[in-house]
Amino acid sequence: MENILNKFSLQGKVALVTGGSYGIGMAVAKALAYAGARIAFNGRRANLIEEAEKEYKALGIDAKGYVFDITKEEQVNEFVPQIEKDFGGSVDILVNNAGIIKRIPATEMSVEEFRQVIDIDLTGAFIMSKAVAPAMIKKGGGKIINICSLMSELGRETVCAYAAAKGGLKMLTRNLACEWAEYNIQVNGIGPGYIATPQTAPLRERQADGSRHPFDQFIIAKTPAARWGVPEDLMGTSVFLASEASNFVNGQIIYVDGGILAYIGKQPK
Ligand code: NAP
Ligand code: GCO
Repeated sequence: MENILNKFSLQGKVALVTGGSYGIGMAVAKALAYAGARIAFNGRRANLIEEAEKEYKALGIDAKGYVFDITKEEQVNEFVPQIEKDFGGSVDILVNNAGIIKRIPATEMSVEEFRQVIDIDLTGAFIMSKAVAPAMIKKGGGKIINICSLMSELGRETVCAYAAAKGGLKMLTRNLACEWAEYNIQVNGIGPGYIATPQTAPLRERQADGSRHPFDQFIIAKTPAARWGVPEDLMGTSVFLASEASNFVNGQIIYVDGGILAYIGKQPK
């Protein structure tokens, strides 16, 4: 009898996870490694890359980190071939995870600040996808996973640039899926809900009196699962979208959000 779990194996695959030195990117990289992939990851800070390599190694994961900025096309076009040389083969799985957020009211956000978020969270994913796609086409296929967000669907105050970028990333996912499906490249997205990482730490800080941050309480109330997600909650979906188990899944965003998107809000008692 066939073992269905074989369809989730990533043995022999090379995965590149952007922003893999901590947070969601590190959890996704660990998941892909546990499924058999060899891991390349990047970030802009060399010290964090070095620390991350030690953390991966302590888990038995031989991940190699590279210091480059996904918004700098010349750096991307230097490092992707270097990764392919180091790993002895082209990138099979790209996870566009690297991203930032700026929480500033629209009337106070500068155009430069707006552009910086768009540049990293949206244009960076385009630059990375454009860099790996030719080799995927030549090889006969590949996987691209874009880390979108609840803000690909919903808005909230002070995150206009981020929501615009993540909404755009949803549509970039769908469009590249259409353009590259004939080459057996599946392009999909994961939409995490509110996940406890450094990016959301300011929203969870304990108040001076030891009480929970008001936003923390707000998210708990808006989440049917009544908890923040953790990066590990994204591991299974990552392996699914990176493996042959999803070979007929194209242009989909899978929301891993504890039910937030399905929820109208707690009804009055
Ligand atoms: P995080 O803790 O802030 O980590 C972001 C990662 O991206 C870091 O490794 C950072 O490393 C890297 N990075 C940022 N800009 C980069 C650039 N220009 N080039 C290369 N690397 C860059 O964020 P996170 O919470 O793990 O989130 C990861 C992704 O999930 C982001 O796209 C975020 O928008 C998305 N997301 C997060 C949540 C959440 O609740 N946490 C929910 C939905 C979606 P360096 O700064 O060293 O470069
Ligand atoms: C915020 C949060 C969110 C999460 C995530 C939700 O300020 O609202 O940072 O944007 O990061 O994107 O899915």
